[in-house]
Amino acid sequence: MFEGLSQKLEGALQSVTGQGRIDEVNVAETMREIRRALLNADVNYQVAKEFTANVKEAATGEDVLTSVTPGEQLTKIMHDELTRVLGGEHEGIEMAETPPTVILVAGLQGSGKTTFCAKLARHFRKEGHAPLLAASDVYRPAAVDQLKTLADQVNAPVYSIEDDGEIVEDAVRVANEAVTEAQNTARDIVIIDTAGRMHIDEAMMQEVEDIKTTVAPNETLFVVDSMTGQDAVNTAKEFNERIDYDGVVLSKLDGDTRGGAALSIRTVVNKPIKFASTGEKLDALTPFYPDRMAQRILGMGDVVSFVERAQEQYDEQEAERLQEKIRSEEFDLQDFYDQLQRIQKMGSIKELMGMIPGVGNKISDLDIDEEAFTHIEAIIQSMTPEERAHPDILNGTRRRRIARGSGNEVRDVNQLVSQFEEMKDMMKTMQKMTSKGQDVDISSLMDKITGGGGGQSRSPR
Ligand SMILES: Nc1nc2c(ncn2[C@@H]2O[C@H](COP(=O)(O)OP(=O)(O)O)[C@@H](O)[C@H]2O)c(=O)[nH]1
Ligand SMILES: [Mg+2]
Repeated sequence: MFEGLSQKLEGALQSVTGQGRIDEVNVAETMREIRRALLNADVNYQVAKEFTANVKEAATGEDVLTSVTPGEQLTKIMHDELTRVLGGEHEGIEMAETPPTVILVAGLQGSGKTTFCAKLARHFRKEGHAPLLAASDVYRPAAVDQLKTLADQVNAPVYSIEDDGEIVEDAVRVANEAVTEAQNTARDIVIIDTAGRMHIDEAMMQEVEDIKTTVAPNETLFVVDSMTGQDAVNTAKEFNERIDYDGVVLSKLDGDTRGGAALSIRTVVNKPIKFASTGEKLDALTPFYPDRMAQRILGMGDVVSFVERAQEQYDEQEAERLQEKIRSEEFDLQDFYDQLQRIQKMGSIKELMGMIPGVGNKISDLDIDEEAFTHIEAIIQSMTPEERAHPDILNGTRRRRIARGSGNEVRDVNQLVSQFEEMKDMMKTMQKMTSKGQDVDISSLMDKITGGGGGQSRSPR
């Protein structure tokens, strides 16, 4: 699975592995290789472009962790971006509050629908459910037989309508009656197998739509053959526009798929991939986990967790360093500025606050105006290193110079300096309180930092 892509991505990452650091030159070269690898794997052009742009941005903005190599760090960044492209969080099937849970399965002919229905029945049986299969592919007798044969192997009953041995060609009726049958026989899941055509056509779409309207399924799943690359993506798009399904099943991921469909579908149709089918055998079905798939593609699971650990360590060291500074009253404007920079990279002031021992998750529900910080940053930027380290030397002349340099008024500089002093005091007090196990009032500290009212926003001027 994805062997070609895996090899090429590894190759691209190799080129930064020997280098001491990630810089613009080697990142640009690596990004070109990565983009080429993705396009080669038949990934949608737009998706590939966005992917490399995101990786590049993350790579150049990242703190350099001394304990890992640039190659390792870039692997982690790639992993995170692959995970995002594949859908981020795993999404499963939501069960109906009142059984049965009805699952409608649609897709082109040969995509793997019937096989998937049987696999899904097996999957649910293993979880202790009692699924019923509905044979709504009524146009070929062989289709009903195929479903029955597969269902036998997984010990699940099939609902079909025959009249004198002849199959009744009414897909909607089969689906509808199957739901009633499930209610009468205490089956808690109904899986509806439908007919497909070689190509998208009106009659097929209409039929699926009719079934959907009549039985109102809890889930409509779209099965797509991963080996068909960008065609799969186009079909997925057309089906989605017509029947607005809830999730995608990637079938035949075991074949020599280049990976293009898997990596493009989520972005193009914005529906989660819920299962991957990886073989003709009925146990070859796996719930789809974007992060696991990303690790498989990169073939570097160890590296990913290694870098994660290094990152945590780095954060811990930073936190310790910061705490020590607060304790020894060495926390100066430069530290404050560095923290603001860090926050911007991490995207949240909450991270900084979370570093103060004992504060942790207390701030998770605080609404913070991050805009106010740009303003503060500009002022600190206009200070000399000496002024940052010793705010007490900030006399009138210096304050006027800083105000001019940062495009602010002297009173803004004054305000920042006094807020900073107050904040320092509060941080110390809070540290003392938390070390005694007392509760602290975070929102008043936030006031000290931003000069605003609690977590409310203060509009930047
Ligand atoms: N290698 C492989 N073959 C599959 C997979 N799923 C289905 N098939 C095969 O693809 C063919 C079509 O599958 P079927 O379930 O009948 O597709 P349907 O027409 O959509 O119902 C059959 O030969 C299946 O054995 C899979 O995940 N991997
Ligand atoms: Mg079929």
